[in-house]
Amino acid sequence: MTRRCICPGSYDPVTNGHLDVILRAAALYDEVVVAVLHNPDKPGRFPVERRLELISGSLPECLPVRVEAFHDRLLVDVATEVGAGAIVKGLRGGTDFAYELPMALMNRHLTGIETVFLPGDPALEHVSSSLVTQVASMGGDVTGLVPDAVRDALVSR
Ligand code: COD
Repeated sequence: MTRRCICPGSYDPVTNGHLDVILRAAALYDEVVVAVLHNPDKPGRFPVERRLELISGSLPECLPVRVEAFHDRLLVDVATEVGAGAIVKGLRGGTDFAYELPMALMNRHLTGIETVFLPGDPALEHVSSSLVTQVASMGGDVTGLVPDAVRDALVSR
């Protein structure tokens, strides 16, 4: 049986922190579905289609990874639809854990799906979509924190 997981996020835009988690998930599972979802607590920056392009363009083609957007859906329903047996998320520290734990418990309550947490790479612990966007918007260099295509897209905004 294919062991498939889902890596959900806003990916607005994708960072090297996200990619690290996706690549490590791909080493643990047969297939990874990268699901771009709307987070109602966050402002939308890049259109969803652009987010998908930037993620797909930043991943090696040979990987068993599928990148898709889902609108106005519960994550657990998306996970069921794509046949994912686990949700994989990256943790940058205690703040991420405090935010993620209730969602993991709620998702398990809803359908029984487990969330697997991967510790973020300490070298990328300070990297978030919102911070890199802010730094780039004020002329700072985000090279090495995001794929080059994302850096160029942030600079040209
Ligand atoms: N290192 C390691 N992990 C990282 C890093 C980094 N540098 N940066 C981000 N991550 C991880 C985050 O911790 C998170 O796990 C994941 O990557 C995605 O991050 P973001 O910021 O792109 O996405 P979020 O946190 O805005 O996404 C939240 C969801 C869209 C997944 C969430 O809101 C959701 O599940 N929505 C669907 C609706 C739903 O089901 N709601 C009920 C949930 S109980």
